[in-house]
Amino acid sequence: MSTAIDLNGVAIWKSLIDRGQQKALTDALRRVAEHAPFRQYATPGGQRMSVRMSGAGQAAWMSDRSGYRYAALQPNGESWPEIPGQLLEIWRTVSGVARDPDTCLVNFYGPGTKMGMHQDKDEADLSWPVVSISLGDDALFRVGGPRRGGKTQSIWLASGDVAVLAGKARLHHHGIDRIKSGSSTLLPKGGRLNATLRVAG
Ligand code: MD6
Ligand code: FE
Repeated sequence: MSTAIDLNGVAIWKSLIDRGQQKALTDALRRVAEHAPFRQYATPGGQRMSVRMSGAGQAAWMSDRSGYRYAALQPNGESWPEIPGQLLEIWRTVSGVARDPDTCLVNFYGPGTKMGMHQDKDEADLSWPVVSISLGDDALFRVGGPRRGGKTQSIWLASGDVAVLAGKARLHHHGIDRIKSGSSTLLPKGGRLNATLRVAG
């Protein structure tokens, strides 16, 4: 394993996942989406998010007018599918902790979608790391610090890159400014998939 790039404390492992493994992960996420269809959630303020989300694990992250939260059931009342084993293996390689994640959020970015700057702070214990895996089109990832509005640094995340938010960077603000449509041939219909593993508690 090569060394990670440090982006404001966030570790970026470039090309950690080879093309064959990227295809296997894509297939695994497609099976997740067969059980938990991609949905466009509303923020608590009532804005529709542009990113489409699915999930896996004991509970999965969702949002609606009553707030951001981890829910044990999908909006249709069904449980979430299991976290694919290939994702758990990546977590065990890069997380640096002995415990497995209990939740996976799957984001799909079509053309023109983005994710505003935010902190990941809906988990019960914020000392566990967050591991994020990028598949498909390149995405411009921006990382700031613990306070909103601070200095930021950006990097293009490509298919097969893995980002780890841990330690002092765990609560750093971050977001996706834009997607470079057509930059990857991994997903037959284009776009970007991002799987984020966490211990939600
Ligand atoms: C994304 N990622 O890459 C959005 N959160 O599509 C995140 O919001 C994120 O990449 C926590 C840790 C790593 C991440
Ligand atoms: Fe995040």
